[in-house]
Amino acid sequence: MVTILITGSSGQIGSDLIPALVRKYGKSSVIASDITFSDRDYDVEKIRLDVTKKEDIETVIKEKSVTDIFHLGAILSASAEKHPYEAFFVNGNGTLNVMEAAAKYSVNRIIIPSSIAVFGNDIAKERVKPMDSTHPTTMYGITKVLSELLAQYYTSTYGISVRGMRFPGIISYETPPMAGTTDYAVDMFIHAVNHENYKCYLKPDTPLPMMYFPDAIDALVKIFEAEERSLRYRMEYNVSAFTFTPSELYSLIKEYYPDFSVEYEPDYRQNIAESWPHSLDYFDAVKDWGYSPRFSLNDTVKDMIVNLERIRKENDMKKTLTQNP
Ligand code: AKB
Repeated sequence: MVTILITGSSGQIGSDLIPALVRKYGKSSVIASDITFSDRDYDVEKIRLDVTKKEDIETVIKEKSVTDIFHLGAILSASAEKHPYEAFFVNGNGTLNVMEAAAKYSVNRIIIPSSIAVFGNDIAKERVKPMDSTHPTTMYGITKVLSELLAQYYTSTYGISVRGMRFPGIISYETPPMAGTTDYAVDMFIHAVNHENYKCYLKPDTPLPMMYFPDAIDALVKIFEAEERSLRYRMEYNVSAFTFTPSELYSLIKEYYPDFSVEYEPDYRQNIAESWPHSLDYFDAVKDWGYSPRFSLNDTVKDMIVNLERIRKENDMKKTLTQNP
């Protein structure tokens, strides 16, 4: 029997992780927590929780007999560059608080997303390996390297099993674009489906590694359930599925929406994107815990459009019913 606490549960990953964990472990085993909640009605217990408040985390872990934690609460790259002090406080102190509270109450596992943001400009950009040097140039990347080092320390010192992986951009349709540099991709899809032209904040030829959300969720559940003895790393596993540039994504989407157009107006997020790898070597995740991406880029584009069109029609229906009760 597990009792899983998810922090930052209203974000992009949490919104798809909750139903996956409910399907696997039952709704009574999942507790969603965040500082605010979206209107999505997941049939699980919800607790308002700020990860910068260590005592509050301890109270929830103790009172709910939490056995495992998915710590998703974080400020993503674009916001973190705008508010670096706050990002360090939320991402750095927040992660430290979760680990301290988990150690105090003997939580078994903590799963934490790391990011391609841990890498910097001192290494080659293609097929970056897990043990390549991590010298990030962004505050978000610095907080993720700190989290990886804390994972090593709390696992070896207190015996809690902290695990995770470096995510590339994740493409999904359940939540609006977040404050991630890679979220231009989600935004481009949404503009196309709404028959609006899109202004992209990256240059057309900026390659970034990406994956579709079902593969990200499957990876989180797989590393959660992996045997401890099979893990050679803590949070340093690379995962990804494909790489594209904004212009390549635009061409694929335009096949479905011939009138769709994109303008490119690079901003501060261009420097963030250029500091990141173009592609990752993720073989160690395949070997150690069975990482296995199923969605190709073409599968992703098709599935995103089918589901965004479905959501658009549902929203139009709700508006019609609201206007004509
Ligand atoms: C971001 O763009 O900040 C995130 C990430 C790559 O970690 N999606």
